[in-house]
Amino acid sequence: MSRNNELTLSREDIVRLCERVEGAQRGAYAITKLTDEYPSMTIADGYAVQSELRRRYLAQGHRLVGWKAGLTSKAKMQQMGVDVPSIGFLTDRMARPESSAISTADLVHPRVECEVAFVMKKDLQGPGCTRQNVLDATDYVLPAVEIIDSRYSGFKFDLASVIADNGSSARFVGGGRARYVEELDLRTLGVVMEKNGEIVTMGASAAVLGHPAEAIAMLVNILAGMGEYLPAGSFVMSGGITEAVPVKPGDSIVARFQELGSVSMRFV
Ligand code: OOG
Ligand code: MG
Repeated sequence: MSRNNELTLSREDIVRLCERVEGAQRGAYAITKLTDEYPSMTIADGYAVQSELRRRYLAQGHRLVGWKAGLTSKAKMQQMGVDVPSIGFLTDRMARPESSAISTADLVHPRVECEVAFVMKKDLQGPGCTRQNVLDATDYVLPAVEIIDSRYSGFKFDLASVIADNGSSARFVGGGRARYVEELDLRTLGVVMEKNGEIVTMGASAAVLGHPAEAIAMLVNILAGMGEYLPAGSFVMSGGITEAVPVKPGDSIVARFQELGSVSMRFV
C-alpha cells in the first residue's frame, strides 16, 4: 500500500493519464476512473496529473484566475463518498457571466453548487496558513455557483481520480453583492438554491469546515505542499455548502445567499 503523499506514477504515466483527462474535458465524454487502471494511485499522483493539466492549459494560452476547494462540506463528502477535501485550479475559460445562458453541449453531466468565493488582496503562502491569515488577506467575498462536471462515468470516483480531473471543475459564475469580511459572520450565512422556481437544497456556510475561510487556509497549505502559493488577485471558491444538483438544458437556477445577494443562470 503506498502512502498518499508518495508519488508512484512514472513521468510517462502522468503524461498519458493527463492526456486522457484532457481529452475527456475537451470532448465532454465520460471515461473510467483512473484508479481502475492504477489501483495504487495516490493523492500525490492525482495532483501530479492535475499539475500537468494546468501546465498544458496555460501553455495553450488559458489564464489562471484562481483556485477552488472541494469536498469541504459533509453534504458533499457524503454525496461523493470521499472524506478528505481537495483543490483544483480555475482558468478564464471556465468563467461565465451572471444571468447568462450556459451551454451543456460541451459538458458531460453538469451539477451546480452554492459556494462563498474569496478575492485576495495579499499573497498567501503555507504551510501553517490559518483562517485568520486568510481573512487578513481577503479583499472581499462574493456568492458563486460552481458548475462541476466529473469526467468519470456515473459521476463516481475516488479522491486520487477526482483530483487528477481537476476536482471536476468545469464552469463558475460569481456575482451577487461583494462584501468585506469584517461586515459579515461568515459562519452563519444561509443559502437556498432554486431550480425552475422550486427550492431544491439549502444550507448554512458553517457547513464548509466550520467556516469557509478554513477551506481557503487548507487550500493554501495544500498548495504549499506542491511548492506553490496563492497570489493576490486570485478568485477562490471555498467549496459547495450543500450537495450538488444536476442540471439539463431548459433549467434555470437561482442561488440566494443571505447578505450576499443572488446568482442566477440558465442552461441551454
Ligand atoms: C468534486 C468537486 C467538489 C465541491 O465544492 O465540493 C467540489 C465533485 O464533487 O465532483 O467542487
Ligand atoms: Mg465546488
